[in-house]
Amino acid sequence: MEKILVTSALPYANGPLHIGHVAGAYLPGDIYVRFQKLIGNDVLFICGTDEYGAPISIKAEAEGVTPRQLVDRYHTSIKESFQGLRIEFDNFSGTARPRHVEIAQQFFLNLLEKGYISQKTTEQWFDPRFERFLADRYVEGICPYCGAEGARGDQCDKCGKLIDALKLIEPRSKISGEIPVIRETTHWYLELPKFEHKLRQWLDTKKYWKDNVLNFILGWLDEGLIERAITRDIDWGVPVPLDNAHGKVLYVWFDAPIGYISSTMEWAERQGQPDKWKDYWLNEKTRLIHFLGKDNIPFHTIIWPSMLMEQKDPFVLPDDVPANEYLNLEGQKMSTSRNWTLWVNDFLQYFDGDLLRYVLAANAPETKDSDFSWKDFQARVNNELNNILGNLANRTFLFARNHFSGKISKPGELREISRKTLSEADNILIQLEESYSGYQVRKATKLFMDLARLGNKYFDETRPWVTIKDNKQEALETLYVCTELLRIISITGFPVIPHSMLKLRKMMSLDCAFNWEDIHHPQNEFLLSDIEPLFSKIDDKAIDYQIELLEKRANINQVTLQHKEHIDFDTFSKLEIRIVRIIRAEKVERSNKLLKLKIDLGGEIRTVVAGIAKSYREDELVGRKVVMVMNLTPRVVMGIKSEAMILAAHYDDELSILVPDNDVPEGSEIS
Ligand code: B3M
Ligand code: ZN
Repeated sequence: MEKILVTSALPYANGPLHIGHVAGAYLPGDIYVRFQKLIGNDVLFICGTDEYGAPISIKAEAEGVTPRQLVDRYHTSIKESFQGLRIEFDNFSGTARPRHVEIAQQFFLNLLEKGYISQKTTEQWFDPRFERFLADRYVEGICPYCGAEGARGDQCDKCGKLIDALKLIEPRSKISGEIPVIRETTHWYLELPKFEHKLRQWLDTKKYWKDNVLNFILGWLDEGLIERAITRDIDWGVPVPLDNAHGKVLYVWFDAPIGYISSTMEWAERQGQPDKWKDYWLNEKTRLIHFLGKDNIPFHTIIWPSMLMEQKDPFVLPDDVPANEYLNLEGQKMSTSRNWTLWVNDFLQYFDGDLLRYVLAANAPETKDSDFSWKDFQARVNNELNNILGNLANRTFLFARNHFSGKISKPGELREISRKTLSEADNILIQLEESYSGYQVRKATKLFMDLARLGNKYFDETRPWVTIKDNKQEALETLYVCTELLRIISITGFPVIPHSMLKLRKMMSLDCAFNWEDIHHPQNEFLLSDIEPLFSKIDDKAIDYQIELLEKRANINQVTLQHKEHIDFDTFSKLEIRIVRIIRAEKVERSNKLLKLKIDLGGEIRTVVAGIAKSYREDELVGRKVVMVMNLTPRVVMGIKSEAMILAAHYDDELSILVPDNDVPEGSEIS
């Protein structure tokens, strides 16, 4: 029995889970784990949310909540997605838990003590308006390697390279939008060059890794390893455990992979055997396997193994890092900022999780980017799950119910065609095992569906609807062989579509606890019960609706602006715009839109009728300084003379009044 420790990349708790994440890191991991558990290995599947660092604090700032609130919200949302998809971790933790902080600090101290971390004063981008250093994602610009816009201060999404933020072209602060300046700050660096020799030696033993992963690493090594800052000037992270490091935290990519360990410790504690994590992590026989998307390769194959190598305890190093490429959506790159994505929780409101598992597995981005489209989703559900697998179960079970009261027993001697069919199934099984052990979920998915294809072909050729008339025994044999195939499928398809396969087993009155070895133990008799269709077809309407929804959501972010004709500066400067203070506000009778305001321009008082009652209450306005146009010809509205116009931004059906950034005196002119 092998010990296998499987992890999937820790999702950032800064947003919900989308299907790109699922296809890259979680579904392939879950399929692998289910298979390994079936063949009887001792497997632990570990994950949790990644809760520290700039990705979280930026999003929290944008939403006006605390990082803790943000993290709790998305931890729950992500967990729900996993449950709906039946991605079942043995432990799902989070990196902002006390145990994690403690062990991440210990990792840092051990490396420091051994001389692999050094302290340096260097230059860094600084936002002069907000008086803050701009760590990683807080600064964006053009990628110095591939020229892509919107590259972040830590990594370019386009080419995947890690970036020295100071090399960004045309940098901009994410918080103020301003051009940052360079200031000195002190940080701690992981001295990667010191690991190079050992790393190369270790990587030399990994010739069996996927090509896309090896190529990525070799590219990296050949460019030369450089030291990497592993601390940051932000306040949401694991505090650097040193007296002279006030206000500094560990870089999120330093602490995140340690989350695999802290989550395993949490698991061990839940088992009531707090030391049990060591059986996996401190055991050279353990196979440690990290599932992830390709952008996470360098961290898991260079930086993380380096960190593990030089701890005090003899940690196991990754045995394999089967990284996947990207999943596109309807032929376009997925983008959460453009809302071009499919959120798992949204999907689950309409369809069962197994359907997504099947389609993503059949189309997994294993060696190159692949695409999810709703039409393909529909086609695979209807033509494969429903018409092939569902059909085999349905036609076999209904026939057995109608002619044999649902009881199918093993015939004495099988005919040639039946033996041939079962031995063809044996051939497929050998390939299936190889595919599952080799992370080839695409192929495995096709293969267990081939078993159903084989069954349908055999059913057609042996024609039980004919033989039932004068050779009942032959008809029964057909049903027996088909049900045997369905029994085998219920085991071999389980890693990909677990829920449907349990449903299938129930119809055949088979145990819900089973293992891979059971494939080779044919049943003597099947008793069918509660037969119902395994899958149902998805109609065009349901798919068109999803496509519409997707486009509608994406469009919200891309309203086409209606522009007005140019005016010259002289025309513009004819406007008299000033800061005024609202000194009184009251409702205008018989109107639910209008407020009557008294405003002060610094001694001069005017009356204004403003259509803002739906967005502001009177008491929210009194005392505030706002922006008004003073020289529009006065108008009489509902019997009141209005002598100025308030400026406000319009969005959806709401209004937002403009206010000055500083407390400027009333009457100040705007130009
Ligand atoms: N949270 C990046 C990501 O979600 C990061 C993975 C950490 S794995 C230790 O893409
Ligand atoms: Zn780039």
